[in-house]
Amino acid sequence: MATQQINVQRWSVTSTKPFEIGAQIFRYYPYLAGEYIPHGTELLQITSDPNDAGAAAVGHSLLGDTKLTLESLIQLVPQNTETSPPTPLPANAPLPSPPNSPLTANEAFAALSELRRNTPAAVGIALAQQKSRSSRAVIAFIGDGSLQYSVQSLYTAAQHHLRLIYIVLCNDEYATLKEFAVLENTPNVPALDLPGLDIVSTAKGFGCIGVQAKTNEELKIAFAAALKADGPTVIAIPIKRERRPLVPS
Ligand SMILES: Cc1ncc(C[n+]2csc(CCOP(=O)(O)OP(=O)(O)O)c2C)c(N)n1
Ligand SMILES: [Mg+2]
Repeated sequence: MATQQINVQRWSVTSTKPFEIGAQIFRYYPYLAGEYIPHGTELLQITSDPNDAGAAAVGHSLLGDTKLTLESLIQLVPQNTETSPPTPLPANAPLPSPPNSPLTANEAFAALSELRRNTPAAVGIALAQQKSRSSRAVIAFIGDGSLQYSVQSLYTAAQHHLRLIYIVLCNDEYATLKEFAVLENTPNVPALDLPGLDIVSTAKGFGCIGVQAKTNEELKIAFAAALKADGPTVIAIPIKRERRPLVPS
């Protein structure tokens, strides 16, 4: 809101505020009627794009140079002395007895439930970990289709010998877009199948370790090895093709 002054200092010093950096707040799908953000949540968008600021459905927009703003804000963030790892997430899906293949996506997550999840921005996080001499590995979960959108990050990760483990769930399709087509009543959208992608070879081609894990046991072995590796590992998990509605009923 151009007419309202925003107290940036107030936003930065309260530690419970969620921060999302480097991505749009309002994404394009799926639209569902209802509140944009939970009641009581405050939202401040910092953007250099007047269109994004103007299109913000709720909250405040601070229009300006994002980098300069973040550099100012970072001065106000208290130094984090926390070094202990986060509490493991509880396993919320039953593990199959091996051999069971292909795993469902939930089974793959359950087999890895002691991990934290991350995104393709994992390379940046892993670089920061390396720079701060942290021994923590970074885990990035991504689909076989989405990996193609940021595949060059494998090269950067390999060149920097990052402690980064990519978990790639391979269903040979853009499942989300198929569900999107269902939601939008546009059946039979073409080109949403992705057969023939060899993720293990892709990983090796970019200089990473590449390994396939078909069962939860193979997954645990591959993961343990990845933790000890001197560089990034890509673990490709073939998973069942499942239809799960984008909007839970
Ligand atoms: C940059 C960008 N391009 C396109 C999309 C649209 N999109 C949403 S989900 C998706 C496919 C994801 O496929 P995959 O990673 O294989 O995951 P799956 O849905 O199969 O679990 C695409 C292309 C997007 N979200 N962002
Ligand atoms: Mg997929």
